[in-house]
Amino acid sequence: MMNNPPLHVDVITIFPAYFEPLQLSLIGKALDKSLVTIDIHDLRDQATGVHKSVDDTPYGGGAGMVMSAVPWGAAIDQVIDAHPGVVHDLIVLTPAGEKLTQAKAHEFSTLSHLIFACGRYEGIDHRVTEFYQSQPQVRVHELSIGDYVLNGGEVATLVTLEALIRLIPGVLGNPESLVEESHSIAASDEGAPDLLEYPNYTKPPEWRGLAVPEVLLSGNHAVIKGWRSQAALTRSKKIAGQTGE
Ligand code: 6GU
Repeated sequence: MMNNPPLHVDVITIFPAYFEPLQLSLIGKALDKSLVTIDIHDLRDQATGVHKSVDDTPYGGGAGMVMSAVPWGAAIDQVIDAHPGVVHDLIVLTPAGEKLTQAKAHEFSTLSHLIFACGRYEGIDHRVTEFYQSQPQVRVHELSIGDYVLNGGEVATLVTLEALIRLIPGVLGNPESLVEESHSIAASDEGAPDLLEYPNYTKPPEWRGLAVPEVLLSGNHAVIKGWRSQAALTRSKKIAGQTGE
């Protein structure tokens, strides 16, 4: 099966080297097969001053630096203009954004053109978000990957890309694993997993005095299925207890 036409991804960052691992493993193979195309852009190429600076002090005062709208606007315009005639989904990575969920990863995996804006420091001048929200051919998503603080959007972009690219038809060697996931994830509206995966075991049957649960060696698929459902439920309840849900 083929995504037609394949998803194109542009990433804008001051640290292009963060994205070298995209050549590895399943995503590397998906790139080789042109199931997705990814271009990485150095924001600093758009900086004009002698120091090629892309940040400045915040209006109103306070700690840290803010990324300037000027190079960001130039970089985003460039990737939009390079892909005419499609809707552009601009994903601005920020701890203040909406949380990434499996449902969002699914949605992103079906789109035509994703642009990831990786902010650093205290973030990007807010007018960048405002401006592109006003553009009819652009949808803006402010996205966070969880309740903790990273130094910038690069790692959050890698996480988001891995979550969405593996959902593109043809990327996974064994699409069965997606079917199993969708059962265990049994999407709530938010796409948050409400049932976690059951624990898995492989050979040897005994390791450091620990045996594999007997039932998994029984060959009785109905009983195994029942055991796995129960184990998934127990795990999910335990985790829910930890997070106070
Ligand atoms: Cl998208 N950016 C940063 N800087 N920190 C984060 C994040 C994003 N998501 C969670 N923490």
